[in-house]
Amino acid sequence: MAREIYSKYPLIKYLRKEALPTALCPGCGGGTVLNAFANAVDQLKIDPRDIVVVGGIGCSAWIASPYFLADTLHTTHGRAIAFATGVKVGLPDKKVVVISGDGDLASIGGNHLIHAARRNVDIKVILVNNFIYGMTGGQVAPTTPFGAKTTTTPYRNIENSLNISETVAAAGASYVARWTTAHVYQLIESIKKALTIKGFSLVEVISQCPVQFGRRNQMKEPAEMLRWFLKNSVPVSKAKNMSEEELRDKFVIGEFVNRERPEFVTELNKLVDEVQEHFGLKGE
Ligand SMILES: Cc1ncc(C[n+]2csc(CCOP(=O)(O)OP(=O)(O)O)c2C)c(N)n1
Ligand code: SF4
Repeated sequence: MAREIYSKYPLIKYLRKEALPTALCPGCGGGTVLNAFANAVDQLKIDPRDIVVVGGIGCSAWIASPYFLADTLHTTHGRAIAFATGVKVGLPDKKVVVISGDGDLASIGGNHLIHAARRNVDIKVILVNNFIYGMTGGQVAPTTPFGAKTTTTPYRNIENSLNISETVAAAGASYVARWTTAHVYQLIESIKKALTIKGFSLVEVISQCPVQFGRRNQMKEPAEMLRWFLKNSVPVSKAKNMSEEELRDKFVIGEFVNRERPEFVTELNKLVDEVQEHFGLKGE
């Protein structure tokens, strides 16, 4: 039986089977993100023992823990990037990956996100943006589109939403890309790049939460949300020539930046070496 499952679903070796079936609602985009991450690790032939996966709190944080079978850290809400930075400083040879939600990483954890990008810490962040706080019942998030309905904006959201990829690119990350769960192959390729590039890497994934977001916004079927993503996605190259008005309600997808910059952990270790050398402390 076990052999049959392994041959039918070879990527199951990356999952903690005792945690299955997942607690994600049927049709949740979190499953696609987990699948894309497992595919990227598999295609790059990375040994999961060389990866540490960190999540915060929220439905999307479950992708990191308990579902991915590696060393995982299930951390406090909003603090996944701070924990991941500590792991990377202590274990610089590991690939340190953060997988969590927009509320966790860009709302309560927003300062950590911006400053880890500014420092260009070599961690890889897969940010699942479903426009809402899914786990706690569908409250408004900083990513909720203008005009959308949530439990805390029952009439409509009157706040402008945060553009996470542009913010992180402006803050100084080495790599930033955005895709939706309807762009699975591109998403896998971007996760592979993020895992390979040295420096802070963000892959933002626009993802469907049919239960908390879709249901309140006339898209209760997951497929309707995927059609919404496809219909409104604009490649970043095309978006450059479009006005703000034309880009309203659109999802700009693709690579925002891919560049070399000084990386925090490398610079930190260089500095420690220099200081030890200066004070004659080498080898002590
Ligand atoms: C300090 C603290 N504040 C609030 C909460 C409640 N809380 C748990 S998950 C969450 C939001 C999760 O939203 P998001 O990261 O977008 O994840 P999703 O569930 O949508 O995937 C909140 C506010 C908490 N656990 N800890
Ligand atoms: S509430 Fe939304 S984000 Fe959470 S598991 Fe269900 S569909 Fe996914």
